[in-house]
Amino acid sequence: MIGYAFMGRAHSQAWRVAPRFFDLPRQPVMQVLVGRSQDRAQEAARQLGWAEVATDWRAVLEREDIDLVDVCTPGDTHEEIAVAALEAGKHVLVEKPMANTLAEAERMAAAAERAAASGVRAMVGFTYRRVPAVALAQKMVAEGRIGQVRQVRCQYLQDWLADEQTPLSWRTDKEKAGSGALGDIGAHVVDLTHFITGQRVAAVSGMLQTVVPERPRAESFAGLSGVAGSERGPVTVDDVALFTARLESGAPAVFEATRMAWGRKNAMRIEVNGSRGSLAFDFEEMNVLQHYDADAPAGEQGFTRILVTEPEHPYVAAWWPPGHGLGYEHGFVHQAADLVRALAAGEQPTPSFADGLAVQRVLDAVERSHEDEGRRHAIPEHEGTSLEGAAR
Ligand code: SOE
Repeated sequence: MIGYAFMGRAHSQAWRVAPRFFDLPRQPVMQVLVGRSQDRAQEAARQLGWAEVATDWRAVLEREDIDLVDVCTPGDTHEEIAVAALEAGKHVLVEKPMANTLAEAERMAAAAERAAASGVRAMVGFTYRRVPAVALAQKMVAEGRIGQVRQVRCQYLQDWLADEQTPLSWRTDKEKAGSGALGDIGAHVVDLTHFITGQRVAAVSGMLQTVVPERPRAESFAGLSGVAGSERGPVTVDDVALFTARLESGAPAVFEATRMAWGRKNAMRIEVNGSRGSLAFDFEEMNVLQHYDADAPAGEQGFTRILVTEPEHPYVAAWWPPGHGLGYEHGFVHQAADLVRALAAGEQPTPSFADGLAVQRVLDAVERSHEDEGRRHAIPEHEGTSLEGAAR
């Protein structure tokens, strides 16, 4: 594993726990943790459960005893590491968003396709697909439980940058992060739309805004945030990303991603309206899926609150008795378990780099649309297709 901050900790927890709760065909061995500083990596490895540390990831790629490389670094290093790892014959798991630019994502997807020919696999860490309530929503849409998808409504609301004194970090730096709310959290809801509806976003009209253009530089860091120093510097990414979209079927969708929504901590919400009902999910109540069945008897209709903690629900049987609930970290555990199973079966894990590229195309189109005063921009493969009215 490369990197050991927020995502590295979440992934380490997943690698430790997955084989203890899931009956896996292979046992992951947490062999090498790679970081820039030997001392800090050593301390992290001790705490997170890695056997040894290294500071040169390229040297680690040459080792025979390494099968899988887990990339938990900021986006500006994803392409270089992932492509080198795939070329060295190592399976790759890379954090989201897959890359900082569309060109990088295209090269990564091409490298993954070449590697797949010799059984080497690549996966992107859109972990929210593996929240049981989200996996249940996907299943219910696929089974036709809400009929034909007519409309999608997504929000991803956080507030950790709402305070103007929150210092700069790599997440506010375009060079490191690629974009702000758009790629960091907007990417998640784009992927969830693709996953739950089974349809890709085909065209967008977008608007990006940096609400707080300057912030204190950080003196030191603690978790996601840092301690403000006296110097100030520019924010080079968006704080807010808003876009409307059409799915492949022509169905309209609306997206809002922001880190400025005071009081909303991790409100990742998706609502899908179909011809026979609706589904709604909010990560702040992550064990619940709301379902409205338009075929229920008149007078008895209303949203049903499904507590997604029954053994019949996706992933839940491996955990606790009904009603005992899962948390943020379980998506990562499910991701690790599914990845090990796919590798053992010689199958492509999902989301693949092709799925990651599909999300990146949407992010890129939103940026292009924003620079073009919000005009509609199509995703290249849907260029020239008439989408209006297709979903009627
Ligand atoms: C910070 O905005 C962040 O940690 C994202 O980077 C994650 O992808 C998201 O899951 C939670 O918020």
